[in-house]
Amino acid sequence: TKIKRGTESPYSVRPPRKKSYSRKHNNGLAFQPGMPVFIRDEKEVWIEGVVAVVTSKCLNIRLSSGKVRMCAVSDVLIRPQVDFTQVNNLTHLSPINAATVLTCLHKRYEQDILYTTAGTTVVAINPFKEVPPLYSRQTVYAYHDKLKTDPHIFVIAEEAHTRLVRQLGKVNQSIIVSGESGAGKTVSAKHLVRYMTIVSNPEFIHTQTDLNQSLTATTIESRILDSNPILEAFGNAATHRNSNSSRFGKYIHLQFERTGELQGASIRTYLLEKTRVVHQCDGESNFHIFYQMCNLTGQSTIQSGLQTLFGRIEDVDFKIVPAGQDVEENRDLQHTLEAMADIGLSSSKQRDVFQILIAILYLGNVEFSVVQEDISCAISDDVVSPEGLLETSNLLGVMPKHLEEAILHRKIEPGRANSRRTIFVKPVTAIEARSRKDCLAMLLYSRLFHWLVDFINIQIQADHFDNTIGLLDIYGFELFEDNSLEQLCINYANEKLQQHYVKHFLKDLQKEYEDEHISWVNIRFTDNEPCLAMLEGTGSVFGLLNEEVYLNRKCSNHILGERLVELSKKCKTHLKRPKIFASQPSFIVVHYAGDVCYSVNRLVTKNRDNVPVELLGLLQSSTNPFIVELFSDYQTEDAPGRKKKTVLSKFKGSLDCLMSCLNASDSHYIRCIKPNSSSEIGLFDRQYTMQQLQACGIIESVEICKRGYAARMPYDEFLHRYGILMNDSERMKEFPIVEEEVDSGMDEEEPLETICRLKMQEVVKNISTPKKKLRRRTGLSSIEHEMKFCAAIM
Ligand code: AOV
Ligand code: MG
Repeated sequence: TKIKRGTESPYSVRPPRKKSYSRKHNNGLAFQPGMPVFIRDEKEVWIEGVVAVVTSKCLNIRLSSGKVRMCAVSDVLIRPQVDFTQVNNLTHLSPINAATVLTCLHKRYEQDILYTTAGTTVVAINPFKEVPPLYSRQTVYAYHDKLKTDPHIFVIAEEAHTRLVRQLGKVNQSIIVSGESGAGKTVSAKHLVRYMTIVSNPEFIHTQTDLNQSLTATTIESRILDSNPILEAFGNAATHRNSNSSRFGKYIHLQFERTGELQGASIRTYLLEKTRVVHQCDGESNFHIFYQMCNLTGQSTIQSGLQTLFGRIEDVDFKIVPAGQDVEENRDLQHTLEAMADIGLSSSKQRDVFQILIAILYLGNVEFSVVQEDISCAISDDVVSPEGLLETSNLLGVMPKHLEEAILHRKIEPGRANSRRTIFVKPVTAIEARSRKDCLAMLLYSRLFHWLVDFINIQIQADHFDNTIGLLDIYGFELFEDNSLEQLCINYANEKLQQHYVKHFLKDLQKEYEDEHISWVNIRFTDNEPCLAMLEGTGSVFGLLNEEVYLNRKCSNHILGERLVELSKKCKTHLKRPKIFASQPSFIVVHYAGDVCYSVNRLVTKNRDNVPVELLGLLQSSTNPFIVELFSDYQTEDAPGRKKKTVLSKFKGSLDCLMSCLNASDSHYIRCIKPNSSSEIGLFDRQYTMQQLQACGIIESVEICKRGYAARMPYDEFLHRYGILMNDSERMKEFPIVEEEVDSGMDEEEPLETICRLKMQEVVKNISTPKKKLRRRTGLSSIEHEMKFCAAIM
């Protein structure tokens, strides 16, 4: 093994143990006047003060405003006298508690230091503004060459890339970017992909590039980067929490050769929020692409075929694109079109795509009027654009009367009485017709989205690759006024990721210490496993929801509501009934990140996600070849003899698959934090931030990392590197097993390393790896200060 300088992760060296204030110290009334402290505060969570007077019962604390506040001892914590802005790793804090962690992040944020390491995780706080040169190419080089090691998402990227190239650990790597909506996951993921494309560029790897000169991006790199604007245009929308919110989950697998060269990528998406196409909450928007199309003014460079197509929507108001709800910066159609062209989407295919989008726009304008109350309806012409039906059918390549019939009538097949197959046609009510129309729009949009993802994958996938780095950017935890199946799925996905985190960084770590007989006091943390069991296990919420779909009974909402109440009696801690009486049945799930009240209304319908056969038949009979291509292998879930797969069961299946993928790789976490709910620049809402820190278990994981051993190196690797620092007796005590000689394998060019090598060989003579390749850390503690020294000289 060749040992090169700076091979370990810059954040893997354990900090020296500082004198820490023990809990006893704090509770034992060891406060002295003049002592700096934090006091609990309703608004600011913890605020700074200085002890003024100590009495037997309480403390008088002078705040920075000059005011004096009387506090109970339990509401006071000792405040360490450190420059918090200089604390790069939260494990260096002493003591580690909510007050020190929060204050540290806050003070750093005020200095535009967005990243702080928390053990092995990077905490990233969204600045809501550009902080140059945080992501410049020079910064990428600096992190790649380990010239810069202060906390950054690039440290994680570099660590993952290094482990992949050096074939360390499980070799395949994954980076999980988590955080609530608007916390900065997508932006971080984009920078991570860019980092990987730069450091794995063949020109960069194989030639001595001038760092000031830009690299020639390979086709595959540009295509991977181009996939982003396309997916964002089709899959992102402005919500109350984020003006560019991802309405689908995304896992991108970057595919590498053993040399570290990027060969390609593949993208897996999760549950596009397709209901947004037809319905948006007040003040929210449809997907960006619709606004890009409807705000075309001044964009003259668009190719003529598309110009004609877009001419069809000029000066028309579309109901599904509420005016004034879009966001200026997400309107750039030109950018989307360029990305489409670069990725290899031909002009005619682009026209096909936009033709469907325009059909969806017109379909949204179709309205219905009641003909016979609760029995039948007709397409009304008393609307904003009466040409809705005509335009839609035209664009979809079907006859207007067929489209009308497919929406307004349902076929009923009562069985084979008298061995004859009789099919009845039953009119639908206006409410049903509206939902059939919406279903058609959602079906078209989601098929189009998935077709685009498949197309992108064909264009970027490598023929051959050795290993992968996976990057997960999945929608953040959501809590709205009205939460439905979409939020249940999103929050369930976040719950799953939290479970992964808890398992890897909290549970497994503590178990490892126990297994290796390292003296250890377990740190309590919140385990979300019971909540997940209540959601997805046997007799769970998902079970009940799916059962209602299979049973297909009337009044399912009320029955489901009652069954959930029954379940809540069994799982009191994680499933609750709303305290305030709600007109519609609803239930509260106590998620790790907060309580969410879901309304039962439409849960079953959404979970069933039924596509009427008439609509599918209509699309399959289209004269538009692209539509036929989209739906040729699409099977309606209604087909006889097939067991329905519900939305929840499909989603659970895809998440299980994701989890096995994550478990089979070394995972790295980036925890994005949103410093305020209104996306304001420079505002650090301490309470809002604290909730997120608490919810994701950051403080516990920092404490575990601090108490445990952050440097984790296999025994033989450790010996190679640090054997030189041990004297004979120490060595014999720590590593008594003698088996084979170890070659130090140091670089010989540099004199310092030559000396090290000679000394090392002398010291490690007769020392080798133990029989079990156990990571022994018992030895590390006694010579940890020397390790630091050694790391410094190497
Ligand atoms: P999200 O992905 O976590 O939310 P985004 O990555 O879309 O959140 O970030 C939201 C907004 O915050 C972006 O549009 C930027 O304006 C800003 N922002 C985020 N990170 C940075 C950064 N590093 N530097 C500057 N601005 C930033 V969601 O997708 O809603 O869960 O579903
Ligand atoms: Mg996002």
